[in-house]
Amino acid sequence: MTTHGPLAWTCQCRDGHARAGTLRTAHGEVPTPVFMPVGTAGTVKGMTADNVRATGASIVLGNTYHLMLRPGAERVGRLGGLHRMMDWQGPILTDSGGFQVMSLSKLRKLDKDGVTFQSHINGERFRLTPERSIEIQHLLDADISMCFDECIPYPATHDEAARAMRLSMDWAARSRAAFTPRAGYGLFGIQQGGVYADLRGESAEALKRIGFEGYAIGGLAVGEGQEEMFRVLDFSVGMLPETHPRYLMGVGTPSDLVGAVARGVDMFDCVIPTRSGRTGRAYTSQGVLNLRNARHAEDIGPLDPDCDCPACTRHSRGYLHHLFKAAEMLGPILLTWHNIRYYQTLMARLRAAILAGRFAEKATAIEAGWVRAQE
Ligand code: PRF
Ligand code: ZN
Repeated sequence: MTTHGPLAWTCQCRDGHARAGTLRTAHGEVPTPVFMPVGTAGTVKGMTADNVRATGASIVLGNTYHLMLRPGAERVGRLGGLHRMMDWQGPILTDSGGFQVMSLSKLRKLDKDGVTFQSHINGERFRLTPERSIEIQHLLDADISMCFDECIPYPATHDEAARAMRLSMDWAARSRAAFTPRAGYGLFGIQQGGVYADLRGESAEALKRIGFEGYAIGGLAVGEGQEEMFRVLDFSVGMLPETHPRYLMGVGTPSDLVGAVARGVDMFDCVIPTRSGRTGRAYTSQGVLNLRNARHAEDIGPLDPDCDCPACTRHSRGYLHHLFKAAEMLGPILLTWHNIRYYQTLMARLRAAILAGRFAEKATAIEAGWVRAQE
């Protein structure tokens, strides 16, 4: 595949608001809707790049915040960039750091120009501005860079949401100006505005005026709950250009993904499958299971009979239960693999359903399967 222009997304098919498309990047193609496993610190925890590829993942997420603290953006650059360092030759999207500074760092101080903060690792002082965030994302060699923004906690007043959104739109223009266009690389804007329709609209207009290769919806999944998130998506998604990919940041559960794809979202990332896999929680075609639960101790059956991953095809629930009880590292590895595979299978099913013009029917059938086993 050759990529001449900037990052491009083409839509193959629509079914209701749901879309099936293809994103073409410098490091390969991404079928959408897509779930991006989180590789925060230059690794999807517990998985080699070959393992990640074997789950069906086509693109992974990296983090400006973590990599600038350790090993440092310039060092990643000297080590050949993030693809080379991770041995991941597929596309990479990096978050800009704004969100992680606000949720992880110590003693942060925000001004109109950027944020000064202390590392959560050793207290060392750092500063991020839109210009520095984009420079770091260039050093990492991210196929998709994200604008530097401010994500406020929930709940927030209209005044507080307006202030943060307008600052984020100023930073979006500065991020765009700092970004060097290269074939197959792109920059995504991030809509903010909390749960307020007028602010979401003002934010979308500001982003469209600047112009991006894709548009993210930020500031959701911050404690408002699924019902409220869906209510905000109902008016927010349609404010973003139909011609470009739409990315819902930091979302979510399988049920969140189905509901957001139904509302026109194309891209997702979340720590849920990887983080919960490390603690013994498995997402399956029948719902969520906790492998630490004693009821699995002597179960010779597979974790998920509908899954083709190594945890499901080569091991029993009883063995997985034992690995977690014995704190063996293979337990988190196998469940991380399974959960990512489950998410990839889910997205592939949603995409096939859109292409077949049967999204609503298939989504209902998938969701009906989950009620069987909840714990
Ligand atoms: N902004 C950025 N990253 C994010 C978010 C955001 O609003 C969220 C919100 N769920 C997750 N990750 N830059
Ligand atoms: Zn599996």
